[in-house]
Amino acid sequence: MDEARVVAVATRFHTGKPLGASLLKGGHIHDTWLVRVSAPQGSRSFVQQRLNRAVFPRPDRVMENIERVTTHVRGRLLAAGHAAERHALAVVPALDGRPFCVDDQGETWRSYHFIEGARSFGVVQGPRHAYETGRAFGRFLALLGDLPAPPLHETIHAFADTRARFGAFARALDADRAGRAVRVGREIELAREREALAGMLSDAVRRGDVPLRTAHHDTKIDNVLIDDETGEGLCVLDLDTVMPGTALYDFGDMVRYGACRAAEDDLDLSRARIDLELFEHLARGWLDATRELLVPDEVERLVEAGRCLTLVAGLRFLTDFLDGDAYFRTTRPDQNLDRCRVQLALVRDMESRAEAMREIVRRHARRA
Ligand code: GN1
Ligand code: MG
Repeated sequence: MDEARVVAVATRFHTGKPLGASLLKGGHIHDTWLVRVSAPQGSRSFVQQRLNRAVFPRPDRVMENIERVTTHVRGRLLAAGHAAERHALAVVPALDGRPFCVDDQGETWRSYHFIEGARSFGVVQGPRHAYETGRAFGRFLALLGDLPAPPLHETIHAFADTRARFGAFARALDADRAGRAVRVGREIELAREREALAGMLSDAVRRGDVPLRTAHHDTKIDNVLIDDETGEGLCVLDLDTVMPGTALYDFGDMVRYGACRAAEDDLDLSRARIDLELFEHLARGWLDATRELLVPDEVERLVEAGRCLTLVAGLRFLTDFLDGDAYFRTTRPDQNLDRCRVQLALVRDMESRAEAMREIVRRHARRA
């Protein structure tokens, strides 16, 4: 995708003249650009994304959800006396009033206001960063606790069905489309031994053990913007999978990034371990924002949800590796396998530290 095309699309969102665009790296799904547009006082920046239609077949529904979510969060923040501009994403509508546009090649684009003076990180920077990440995701869940009906659209079918994720892995293994199964005997074995753990979250939902809420479903550490000056966790990003779900998903998916020093695709597996100090800060941050909301059945399952979602992430990367890297963006050979290995190493480490992790959660979940 060249800059000229991104700039051309920018004219569908802005009346000011687009001055240039640069690629923002990060996500595995969409293409994200930073676009500068001339404004009366100098220039302003906007985020502009091309949506991945293979992953999100109904961008209109994604954007309807996101408009409802961002409007609700902004309203709640303002009502509580907080400045909303830097604490909630704001959609820039296209000039025709819709929350996205379709270009002449049939691609779907959207734009957000860019939040200045903040950034996100792919690897946790330290205890404070872990705390702020936990608190930002917890606050997001709490703010959506009273989102008015109807429920949000399910933007990806069965996205949080962790048992189905195991099924998808088993099918990919059967098909062995890329002929790679011979290379991953050890990973297959580790995964197979943990089928019951994979099903834990969706089983809890099916049985009605935990309440249905509006969850984020992509609580990786780089989805929280951190203020450059204060270090505060400002704003939660990546709202495509905000939909009905459970608090367990958000907490569980957060642990593998926020309580570990390894990069997602780290080649040094000795780093793929839970750092209990980071875990404590992450959990305390999240619980500081959700403590009043959660029921005991949720609190009790948080640590297990961490293992489950880390395993499921490993299964998803392994599935994609077996499929020939069709889903997640990769920038080098075997990257999905490396991602898978980090997740599986983390699961095993969490298995050996489960009691210490539970004790931390119990301690911080107590109401003051
Ligand atoms: C994807 O879009 P991105 O890169 O933030 C994925 C998440 C995975 C994550 C793993 C829609 O998120 O579910 O946990 O990669 N998003 C989708 O890094 O599949
Ligand atoms: Mg992201």
